[in-house]
Amino acid sequence: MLKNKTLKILIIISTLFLSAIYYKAFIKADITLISNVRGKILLQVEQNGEAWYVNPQTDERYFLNRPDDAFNIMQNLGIGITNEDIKKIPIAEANFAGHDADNDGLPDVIEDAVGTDKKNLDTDNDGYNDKIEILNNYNPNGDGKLPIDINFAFGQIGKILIQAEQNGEAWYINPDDNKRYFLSRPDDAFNIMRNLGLGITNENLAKIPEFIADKKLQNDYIVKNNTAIAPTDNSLRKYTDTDYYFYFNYPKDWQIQKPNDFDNVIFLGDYNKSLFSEKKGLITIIYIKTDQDLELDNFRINSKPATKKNIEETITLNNNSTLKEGFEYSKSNSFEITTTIQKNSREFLQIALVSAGSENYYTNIYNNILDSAEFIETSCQTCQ
Ligand SMILES: [Ca+2]
Ligand SMILES: [Ca+2]
Ligand SMILES: [Ca+2]
Repeated sequence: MLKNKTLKILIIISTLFLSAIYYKAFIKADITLISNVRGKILLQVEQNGEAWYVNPQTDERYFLNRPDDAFNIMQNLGIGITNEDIKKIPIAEANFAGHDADNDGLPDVIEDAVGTDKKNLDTDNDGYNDKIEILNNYNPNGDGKLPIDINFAFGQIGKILIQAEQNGEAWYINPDDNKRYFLSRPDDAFNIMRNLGLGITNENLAKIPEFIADKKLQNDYIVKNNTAIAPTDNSLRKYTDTDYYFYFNYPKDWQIQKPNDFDNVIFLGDYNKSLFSEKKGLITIIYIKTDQDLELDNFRINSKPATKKNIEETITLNNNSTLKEGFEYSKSNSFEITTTIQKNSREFLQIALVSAGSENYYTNIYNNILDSAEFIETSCQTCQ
């Protein structure tokens, strides 16, 4: 009896721990948190000041460990912008370091980027030097003012913009002042980004999904190596897990990923949508193998903080017993459903949906994934 109780507690802890993997990326507080840190550089003040960049397009955070990371982020996440559009964003004064041939306060690389003469401190010969004109929003190349457009600049905050028509110069648009910061060489880019960093606690950082750098854990690799168009319906992909012997079908426009640390965990989501602003759904599939015999009831979660239980059922799916539980977050429109499918007394597949979106839309997709989930006999590894 006592042993049974201990076992149950252990299982609940492990289930909660696993659910924390997807949970941390999806709780109500995050929606506000993410919108506050979107496009910013975050410094882990409780660690050693490790820096992260939150990509405003995916709401994922990227590790900024070394100058090379900043350079890779610039290369991979930088978005091309025309010379005409970049002029609409004011230049920040903070990054005017580097060789300055004409000694007008603007380094040569910035003069190349803005099109002034790096060997003439007053390019348009109007009595005001190039730097003074730029910092006061005047055109250093001729008459009048720069075409600063604050609304346009606001639409670019947090992005890294690349001057494709120039020499590929990169600028970071700081969300704190809507100004552009020149990212010259990798070292400069790294220092500038770090200097603009905002402190964040480990707890809050954990609520922002981390970008998965390992290609083998990313969608394209998994789709190529583990999926095929479903034979029954060409709007679906069939995923086959060759390590843990199960398969399921999912919508082919969804993305599939694995986390860095758990190869028994799969994330499925409509990643084309922004996680929070467009309320995408996230489905987590976890293969669980225990070293003791268990029953489905060991996986039962009777209550969760700040939720109301609205689903509890046991049914048979594809000849396997399942336990399905659903919770509604009482203070928000988000909800979650967890279904545990039993293969045998030691192997289980847990499929969970978390969403802030339309309940019917996501629950239909979820139920279809559940219906298609089946175990493969390990003695028959090649027959899929
Ligand atoms: Ca100069
Ligand atoms: Ca000049
Ligand atoms: Ca001038």
